[in-house]
Amino acid sequence: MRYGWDDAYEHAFAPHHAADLIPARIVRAERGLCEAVTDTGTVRAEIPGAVQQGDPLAAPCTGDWAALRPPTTGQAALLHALLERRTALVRSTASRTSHGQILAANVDTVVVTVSLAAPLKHGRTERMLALAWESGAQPIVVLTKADAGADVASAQAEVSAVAPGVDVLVTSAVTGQGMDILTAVLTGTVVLLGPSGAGKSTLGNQLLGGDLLATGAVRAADGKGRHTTAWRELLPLPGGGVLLDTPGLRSIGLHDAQDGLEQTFADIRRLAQDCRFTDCAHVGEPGCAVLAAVEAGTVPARRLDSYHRLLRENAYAASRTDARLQAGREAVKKNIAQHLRATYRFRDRQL
Ligand SMILES: Nc1nc2c(ncn2[C@@H]2O[C@H](COP(=O)(O)OP(=O)(O)OP(=O)(O)O)[C@@H](O)[C@H]2O)c(=O)[nH]1
Ligand SMILES: [Mg+2]
Ligand SMILES: [Zn+2]
Repeated sequence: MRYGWDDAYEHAFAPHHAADLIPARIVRAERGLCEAVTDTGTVRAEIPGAVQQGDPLAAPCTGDWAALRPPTTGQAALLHALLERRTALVRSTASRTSHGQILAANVDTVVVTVSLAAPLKHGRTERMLALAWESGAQPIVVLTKADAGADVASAQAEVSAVAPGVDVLVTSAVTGQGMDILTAVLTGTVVLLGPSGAGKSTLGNQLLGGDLLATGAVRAADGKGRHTTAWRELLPLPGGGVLLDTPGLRSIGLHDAQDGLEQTFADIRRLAQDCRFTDCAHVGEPGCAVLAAVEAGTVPARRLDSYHRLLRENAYAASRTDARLQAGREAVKKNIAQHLRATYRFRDRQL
């Protein structure tokens, strides 16, 4: 089995093998159906209600390993269970009933793509890195379109400063620059993340060694992409591993990404160890080492602002999630109370 199957998955799958179920990796899942790759090709499988219920984060998604009851004549394949996820990329949805939406499961490497042909937006890069770190996967930043005429060296230095602990590579699909290094550092399941038009699918095609993914020109007026990729695609890489191309994200809300933020802002966290107060919030306290670093110009004020903003956003999303879970629990209690009342009414009538 290709697509990233390994001994640990094989071990976890043993009870399912015993039950004559087959392993499959989910390419996409929605509305009770999923498309999944198996040893013998791609199949469509039904997702029974029981697997879908409850926590939206527990629903099957791209990258999940599933145990399927194989299709038989007249009967579609059926998703029986999911293997425990190793990692999960989760964002907050923009909807009113804010909850986490899982973008991909069992990802090993997150490639955050940043176009050198557009103005650099460090806040967006920090946001994507927080999401990537939080997932448990290793992030890499790839600066695409090195041929487009930007000052590559200074862009690389700038982006490296907002991505501590992360390799920042430079590529060009036109000249082929950087592709050998990128190929060498990618392992396991690789997801391409970034705004529309950043060159994710173009990069994907280079890694795949063929025009397997559709690409589209950016708008001449503002350099923005046209959301060419509409589906998530899961394709095996020639050197081993799997590539997951994603549609450019319009919004990337943080969801429960406290740890991811700490890793994204590791430089600020390190400085904070020297603040006078252990619970220093770095907003004006005396003896604040972080503010001193901003003062001295070693940390840009923009970066500290971004850290504060993302922490606030994350805390807000977390509070809304709590409220929603709380509301859910209240609804269950109400249901039980109604059920009990109905039962009593019924019993009273019987007496
Ligand atoms: N000059 C130059 N153009 C590139 C490079 N990589 C991609 N492009 C162009 O950028 C445009 C967008 O590329 P895509 O690969 O479709 O971008 P994407 O990130 O997949 O976009 P969505 O699918 O919309 O999210 C296309 O016109 C590509 O030809 C590059 O290295 N150099
Ligand atoms: Mg694309
Ligand atoms: Zn401080």
